[in-house]
Amino acid sequence: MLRLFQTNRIRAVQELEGDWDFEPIGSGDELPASYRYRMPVPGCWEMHPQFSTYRGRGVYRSKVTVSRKGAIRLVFKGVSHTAHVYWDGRLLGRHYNAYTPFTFVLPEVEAGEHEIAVLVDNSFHEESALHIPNDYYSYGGIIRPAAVEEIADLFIERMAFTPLYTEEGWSGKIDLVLRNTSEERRNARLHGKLGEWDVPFDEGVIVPPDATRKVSVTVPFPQAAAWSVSQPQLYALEAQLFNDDGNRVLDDLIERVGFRTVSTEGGQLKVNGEPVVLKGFNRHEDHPLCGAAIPYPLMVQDMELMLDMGANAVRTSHYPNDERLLDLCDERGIFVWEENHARGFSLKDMQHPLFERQCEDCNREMVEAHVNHPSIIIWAILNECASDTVEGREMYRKQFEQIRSMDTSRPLTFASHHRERELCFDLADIVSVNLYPLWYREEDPYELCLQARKWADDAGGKDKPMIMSEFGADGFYGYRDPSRVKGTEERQADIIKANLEAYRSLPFLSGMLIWQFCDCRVTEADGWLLTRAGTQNSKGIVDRYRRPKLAYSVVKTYFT
Ligand code: ADA
Repeated sequence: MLRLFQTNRIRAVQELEGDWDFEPIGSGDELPASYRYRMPVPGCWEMHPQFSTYRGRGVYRSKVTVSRKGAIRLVFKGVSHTAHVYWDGRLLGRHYNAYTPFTFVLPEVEAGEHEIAVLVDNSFHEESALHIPNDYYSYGGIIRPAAVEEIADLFIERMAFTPLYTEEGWSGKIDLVLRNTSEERRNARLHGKLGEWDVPFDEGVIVPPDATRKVSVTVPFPQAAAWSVSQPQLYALEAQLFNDDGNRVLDDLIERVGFRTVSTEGGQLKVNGEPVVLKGFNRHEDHPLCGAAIPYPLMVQDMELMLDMGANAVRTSHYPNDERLLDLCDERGIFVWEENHARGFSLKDMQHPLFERQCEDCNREMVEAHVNHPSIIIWAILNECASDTVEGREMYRKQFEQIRSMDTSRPLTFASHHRERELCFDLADIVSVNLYPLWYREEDPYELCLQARKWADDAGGKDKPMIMSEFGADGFYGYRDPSRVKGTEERQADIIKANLEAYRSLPFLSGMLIWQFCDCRVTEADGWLLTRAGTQNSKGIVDRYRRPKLAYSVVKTYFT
């Protein structure tokens, strides 16, 4: 299942879900002569008994039948973490980063059976600046859905919707990108609908050979109902591409959108002009039964657990999430803070020669792919990186600028743990702090939060909304003891309670996001990560199997 709604009625989309051949390989880009294993797609190879801790390279292979001669597009929603994609043995290209989607277009393919192979690499090699040993796990495999689309040689590459609210009511800006894969100039017509209402695109679009062309239109939708968490009203936005005469439909694309505004005036985070306080969780895409390749029913379970605890928000720590989770948030009414893929990089890590380019790619792919989700109300970058240095600041500045050049409708933030040394609060729209009072240090949550407000105010964050983006404590599932020592479920519950009690009485806070929703696997590596007992981060309010710890009912009391 690629999405929770139908994205095409005209374009033929064939999902590549199923068992693929698999063979681990060493160095070199030669495809294997034979394949000994079968692996599910989507899936992580760590679920296979022989690959439970495998860090390396392997090739996935499958057969695909194309129904007619013409252009196709291969779609990958996520391959962890580097993919080399081959079509009938020919390398099409490469993609880096587990958590963003990518495509390859083949302008002319014969009808019939073809071979698709994906060389997947999850090793921590020198060309990988973002996937490094970390406090989460970089799994191996084609972890999110993949598909083959049979497209016309002129097709709709993507469509972005930005809701706008003025005195006249709702309107929406629609930006469409058309792509001509042929050697000839193409003339076409566009028809659009948003819900019941027509979208009047200009009649007649000309797209030069082997080029893209952007089409934009702003349309009033005075009768549209707003999207909110209590009433998550969604609309289908459908574009159809016709030939020049308008008598033959070539292609289509359906996106699902909502009308809502987000602003940060007066030091408050506001949705549709109303102040909101985010109450929710940081969540890693991780599950003991499926790794990062979480199937839909388990996503729903996570969502239901969060809603049961009274949450209204989730932070996709620390990378862009599977689109189906975002679809669910749109549908169920959960605010999303989505962030790029970067956790805890020192200045030295950020000076890796590929760091900036890999972040830029991730930012672009994240915003282009997820811009239509009304649930996403915040974009964030670079969790706990070197924002306390002059060189680091420049990278934060550039990345914010990049995101603002693509989308100005959402506030931007980053989560900082630098306390009074932070240098980048002035660059963000929202000040967000990761502090672990009562866990890493014996500090009072209320006093520390007041102090953090002051640090932020003094460092360019004055009059900006503030979010406690992480706080929490380890609690080992089943370790209960009247001593309430660190690591017991009791102590975790006490710490969560003290934090929530403090934050709910601080009126300048626009959010509190618990670290974390569920326990997660972490990299087994040298150094401090080894001190994570059981090779997992155990600060989940539910354990890896989603069994509630004692803190669950505490959260529920405070969030509901
Ligand atoms: C940090 C970090 C998280 C996690 C957490 C912890 O704030 O952002 O990824 O590592 O600390 O558990 O200590």
